[in-house]
Amino acid sequence: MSNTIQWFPGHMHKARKEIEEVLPKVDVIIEVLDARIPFSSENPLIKTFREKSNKPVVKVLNKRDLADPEMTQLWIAHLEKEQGVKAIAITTENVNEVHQIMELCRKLAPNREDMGKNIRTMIMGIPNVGKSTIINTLAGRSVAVTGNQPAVTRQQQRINLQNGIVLSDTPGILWPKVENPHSGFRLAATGAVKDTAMDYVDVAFFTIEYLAQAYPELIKARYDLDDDLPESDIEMMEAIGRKRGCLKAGGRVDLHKASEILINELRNGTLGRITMERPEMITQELIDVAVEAERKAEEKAKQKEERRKRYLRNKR
Ligand SMILES: Nc1nc2c(ncn2[C@@H]2O[C@H](COP(=O)(O)OP(=O)(O)O)[C@@H](O)[C@H]2O)c(=O)[nH]1
Ligand SMILES: [Mg+2]
Repeated sequence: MSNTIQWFPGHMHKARKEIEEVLPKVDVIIEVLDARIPFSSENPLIKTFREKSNKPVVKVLNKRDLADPEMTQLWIAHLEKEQGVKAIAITTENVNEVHQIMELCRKLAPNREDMGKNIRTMIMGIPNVGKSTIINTLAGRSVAVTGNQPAVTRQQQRINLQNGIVLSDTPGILWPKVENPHSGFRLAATGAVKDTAMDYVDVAFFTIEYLAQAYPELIKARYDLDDDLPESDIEMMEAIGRKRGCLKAGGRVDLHKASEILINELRNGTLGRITMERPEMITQELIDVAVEAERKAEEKAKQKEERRKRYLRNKR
């Protein structure tokens, strides 16, 4: 089983170089996130750009229509603890909300307007968070291609919004985090990353375990399950499969079909408004990732030392 997502260091390197070139001419960074996974839908490079250049950032939690409103509020408060960060939750279904992004940009770069100059913004984010939809909404016309497309290289776009704001699209593709396996599952579950090496059944098991703990009522209601949810992920998926008639010859539950149903209903919002991660979960996960990285580094150092000893022994 693999729980890694596709990642292309070459593309990332190219994107980094291109962005670093244009960053000095940017006043405000607009970082678009998926409101259902505000941590996992981050691109780790954006933080470095921000810190190195000391630019203010508007964090846009898009697709709030699919996320748990209470959790979205928690996330906004959490994200705004950081200096120079303003956060806003929007859905591109609401044009007014999209335009509020620009009001925040104005607040973050007041000196530009005082000088009678345009505020130069750059929109960044991993694929599928809604960047193109936001650009088109702000431009009032279709200037960016939307939808689920693979990583194609595009022309860099720069649009003068005629209201004192200039908007640039990120050059290149910014991939999500890869070190945290939980993030990989959440990106797959929400459909943020579709072509993963992950198996539907693995993603569904991860998802049902989280949902049973965080949103048990939604699961019970949707799949007409008893008040006492089964203990294990596999039993829960079997119960869902039986309710939905996902049976194989001989009456066994077709786990693959049941998994597809769960994931599709999560992705399109049929299950309800769900957020797949909470601020307090992330601290522990970051520690786990750091511990794992340290363990790997130690192992590598040990192997290196052993190779060296072997080499010296053989030489004698
Ligand atoms: N439910 C929901 N879907 C959205 C929203 N914004 C964008 N989408 C959808 O998300 C998908 C990716 O959008 P796109 O703008 O192409 O993302 P990009 O890859 O970041 O440019 C498309 O299918 C959009 O219709 C939103 O606020 N809510
Ligand atoms: Mg796009």
